[in-house]
Amino acid sequence: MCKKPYYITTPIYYSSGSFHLGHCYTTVICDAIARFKRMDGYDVFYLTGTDEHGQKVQQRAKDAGVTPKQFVDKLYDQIVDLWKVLDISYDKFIRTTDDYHEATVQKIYEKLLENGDIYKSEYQGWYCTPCESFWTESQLVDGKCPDCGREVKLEKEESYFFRLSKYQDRLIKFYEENPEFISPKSRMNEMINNFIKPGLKDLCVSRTTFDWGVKVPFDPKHVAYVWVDALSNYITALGYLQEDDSLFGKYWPADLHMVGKEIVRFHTIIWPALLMALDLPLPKKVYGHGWLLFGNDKMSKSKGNIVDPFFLVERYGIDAIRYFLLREIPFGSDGVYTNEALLARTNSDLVNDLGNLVSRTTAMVTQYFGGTIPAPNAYTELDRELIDLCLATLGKVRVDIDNLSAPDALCNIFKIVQRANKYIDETMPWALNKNGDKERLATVMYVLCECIRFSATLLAPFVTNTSSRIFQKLGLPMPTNFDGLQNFGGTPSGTVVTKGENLFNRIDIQKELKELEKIAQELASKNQPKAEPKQDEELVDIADFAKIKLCTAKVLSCEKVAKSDKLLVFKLQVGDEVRQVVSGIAQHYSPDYMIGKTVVLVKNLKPAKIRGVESNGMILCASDDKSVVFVTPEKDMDSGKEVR
Ligand code: ME8
Repeated sequence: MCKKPYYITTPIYYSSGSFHLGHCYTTVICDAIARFKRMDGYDVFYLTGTDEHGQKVQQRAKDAGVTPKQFVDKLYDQIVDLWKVLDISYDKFIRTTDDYHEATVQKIYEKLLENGDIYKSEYQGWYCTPCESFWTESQLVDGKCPDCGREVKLEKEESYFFRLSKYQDRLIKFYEENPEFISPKSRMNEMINNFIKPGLKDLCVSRTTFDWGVKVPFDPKHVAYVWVDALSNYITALGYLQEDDSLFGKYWPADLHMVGKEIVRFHTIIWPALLMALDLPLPKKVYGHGWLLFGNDKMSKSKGNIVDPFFLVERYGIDAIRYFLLREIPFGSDGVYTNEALLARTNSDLVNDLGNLVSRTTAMVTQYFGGTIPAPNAYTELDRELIDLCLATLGKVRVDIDNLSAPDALCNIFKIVQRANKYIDETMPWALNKNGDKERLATVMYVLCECIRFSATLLAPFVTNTSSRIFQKLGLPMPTNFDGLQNFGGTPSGTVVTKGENLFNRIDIQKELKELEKIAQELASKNQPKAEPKQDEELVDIADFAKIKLCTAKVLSCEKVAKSDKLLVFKLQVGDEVRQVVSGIAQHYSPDYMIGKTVVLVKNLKPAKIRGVESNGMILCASDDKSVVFVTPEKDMDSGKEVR
């Protein structure tokens, strides 16, 4: 049977900083949907990737002293690691620096030019570099970027423009004919009232003030506007305008672009207009999810409050994190992350409900039937209630997933888990055992094992690791589809269960919160936000840097400066010369340790007297809030050699 294609995408992630728990939200939701659809018989293509061009990346790379490519390569490695840690099952990862993508973006520009949708003019407007967005004067809020509240710069340059205004009426008509296109509904109204009704202006789609981007093929001093470059990924990844475009033929138009609410505007106005200009069908749905808040702010590095997903996964396990993201945040709205909410959710649902059901059931099958799942006997009314619940749940979860509501889907699955726990209390297997009613006991055990099989199958797209551990405990193979949920009775009697370790361990919330607070304080003092670099003050050009003479020097002698805890006085061999230098590292190094070491010296510093001791230069050190370490060449090096 030919499977129905289902194309789902996350936004491509900016490669301009480290990734926080908020970033994982979009990807984990898409992963759960993709996995569910695969198990439900769809031919799924799940795309994610990285957005690697633009002024912001170029600036960050410069700050870091590396090339933009080196910079994005590092972040690419980081995000690929993150998706591995979170078990994200994407089918393709696209980088906007991939050759095929860049070449196709150029073809897209050519096509737009040929069709008369691009023209040359001059741009003057306010640009927010962190958001890579242009704003008009009237869109600014208190003179700042309306999206992120940061400073904007007035930019004027020769630019190419895309005739966005031309598509205004077609867009409105499309929204009217496709009321499901933008979801949730509130976001549709926001787009129409805030952006379309005031009138769409043509969009500046090229830049000349930096060069880290796709070159505009017909005018290579221009680079493509990053949002046109980025949005195109959804079709370039499928082979659009490339030799092999079979994936494009199969999967386009996308079934779902899942995006955060702040970028709905790009996906529901600019993207459809570009697609109209390219004469391509439009995606079926753009869903704008809410933000994960930490305190009152969108969790983002620039605002300083990051929750590190690597740390959380390492500490609580992948599924506690996946479950929290999928279950706790009301879908479509913002949700608040707190350590307490994560721990409480883990304890209540994963430890108490799911973990308990599995450990109690496997323990009882082990105790009463030597670990072998018995065959059931006649079912009672009570059993039927559970059986009906199990059989009805897939249908409900399917509806929830079609509505893109992971919390509702999980709520429905957990109804089986909670009902089964109650069933244990109602049937009291320990009493049945005591009274020697093995026949009823066997049915009760069988019903419980089946309830676990149903819930673990349905949970597989959400908490992948836990589901597979449950199947191991049940002694059953991990299902790859939902076929086994058509009948109650799929567990073969005679299957041998293993109790093994608990799925989840109860967390002592108060103790853990204190521990986390301590860790957070340590992290905060390490990551004290630095003042935003004021470019004029902080950047020096190469000529200024060249004024500073650095060289290697060998420590001939080293002693403490009298009456000082901090100072050491050094005699240094610098080529043919011997220098005396004072350095404030006595609390970090003993004089004996320093003798014979090679250090890096600032050679042409004006002489100074420190505590009455003459110092001719400075020894370079690196420091954080805990320690100070001197800088030394990576391999042996004579003294007096230039350091640059
Ligand atoms: O926007 N809560 O990339 P990005 C929930 N490159 N979601 C959050 C979040 C939070 N605190 N912080 C970020 C971009 N996200 C562009 C996309 S697509 C053609 C180009 C989500 O790295 C954010 O909403 O800033 C978005 O969906 C995704 O992370 C990537 O954000």
